[in-house]
Amino acid sequence: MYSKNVPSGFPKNFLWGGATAANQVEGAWNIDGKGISTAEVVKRATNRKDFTLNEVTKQSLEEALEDTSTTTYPKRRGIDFYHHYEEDIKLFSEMGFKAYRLSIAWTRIFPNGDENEPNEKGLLFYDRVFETCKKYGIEPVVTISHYEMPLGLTLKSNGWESRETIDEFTKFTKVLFERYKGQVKYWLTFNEINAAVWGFNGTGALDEGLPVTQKMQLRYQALHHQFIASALAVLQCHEIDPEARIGSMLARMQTYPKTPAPGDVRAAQLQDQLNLFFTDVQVRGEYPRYMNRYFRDNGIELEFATSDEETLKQGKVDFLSFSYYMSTVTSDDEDITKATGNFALGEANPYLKSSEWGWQIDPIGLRITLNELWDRYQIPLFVVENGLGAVDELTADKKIHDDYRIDYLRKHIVEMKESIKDGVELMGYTTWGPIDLVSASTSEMSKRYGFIYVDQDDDGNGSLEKIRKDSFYWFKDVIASNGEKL
Ligand code: BGP
Repeated sequence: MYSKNVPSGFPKNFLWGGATAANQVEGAWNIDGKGISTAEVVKRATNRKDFTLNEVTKQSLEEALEDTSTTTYPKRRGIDFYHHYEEDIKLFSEMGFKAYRLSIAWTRIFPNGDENEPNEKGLLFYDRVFETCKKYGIEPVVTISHYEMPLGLTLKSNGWESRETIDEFTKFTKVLFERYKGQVKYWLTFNEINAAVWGFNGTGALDEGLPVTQKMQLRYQALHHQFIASALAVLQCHEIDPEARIGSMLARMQTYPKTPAPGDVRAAQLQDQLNLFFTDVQVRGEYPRYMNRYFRDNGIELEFATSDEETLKQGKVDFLSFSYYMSTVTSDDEDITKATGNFALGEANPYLKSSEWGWQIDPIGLRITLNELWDRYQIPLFVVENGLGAVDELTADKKIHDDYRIDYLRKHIVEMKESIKDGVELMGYTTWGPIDLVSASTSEMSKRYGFIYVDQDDDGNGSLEKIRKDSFYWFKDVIASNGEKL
């Protein structure tokens, strides 16, 4: 449609805020009836650049079940949000948050995953969290499954490998939609649904020792079960609470060709398709054709139940949310394309700088991605994660001068604003880890994203005192000016 009106900036009701996940903040892993989750058997990395979140084997699992340490397994400890949520949400409100994205620990509600009745104490905890948000005029945005599930379901049926897990999940989501109807307006089904093809962290399924083809077969089948579970949750949500909106969530990785050589451009196109496959299914309601060839070439054969195609068609999401941290480069060189399916993929881009963890910083890539997603889907978009993991230094007078973080966020906000002018419909922006938390990939504490410093080290020592960083005051101004004062 032609119009002379080009938006001048962020819309009036833009959802500014921050995002966390239960397993990275809550702690309190074994109280009030909570069961153990798949995230709580993941060991802390010994090396900063090693990802441990998928490194769970039968043997490491047995060890974890014998060991009650929260130092070896930091996601059991988090930052004790379970006991500090009031103080933490109050700090968010001081920054003027309009939205707070958080996730629900499935194990608080169904400790083993297969009980008939939910655990009331778990439900009450989230009642209190949502009431606190309400008190401060903060809209909760709730991820139903963020990188965890009851370990009971792994032990019983290898997590999402089993189709039965769909039933356990829909039992869980029904409880959530009924209980929090009217309190939660925005839901997300699976955090970074593409994580399923990376292994245990996404699937809750052990697949050590399997040949690559069988491993990928298992993961894509597990993913298929998640697609169905997600579509069923969309249908349930619409039926139980017609006012609520429910979206998908993708780890978005914009891919660039290494050179203008057509072979490289094609390789980048394929990698981009393999990243957008997930949202193609969830937004358009069917598997895209390019995946038929991919599955055939990789020896993957999916099992579909008779109703699955219809379920996917009916259960299309209302909006698309995604995390954005970096972009990637690829070429048709065999070794590079082989790297597909991992966080640390592709080659270094000589035009970009990297974070201390090697994540390539690319604000313009966010504008490119927003335009691409909008052109492809034409449904509202929501950036639900973005931020800089960095080592912060506490000065003698207890200040943190994190101008590097401000610089990172500012540049990304500028590009979001440009994309709104380009015509993209953007609902909101929740930065990752507004308060320092346990890292997803390495379980470190020293990879900090927050506006709020938390006094806790990698071993879990510290008073948990909260200190406002320079970025705290900066983001407060950004929100107050609706993105004009950057
Ligand atoms: C995303 C996850 C988050 C998160 C963030 C930063 O992939 O959805 O849970 O933590 O990345 O990653 P990390 O904590 O490894 O720095």
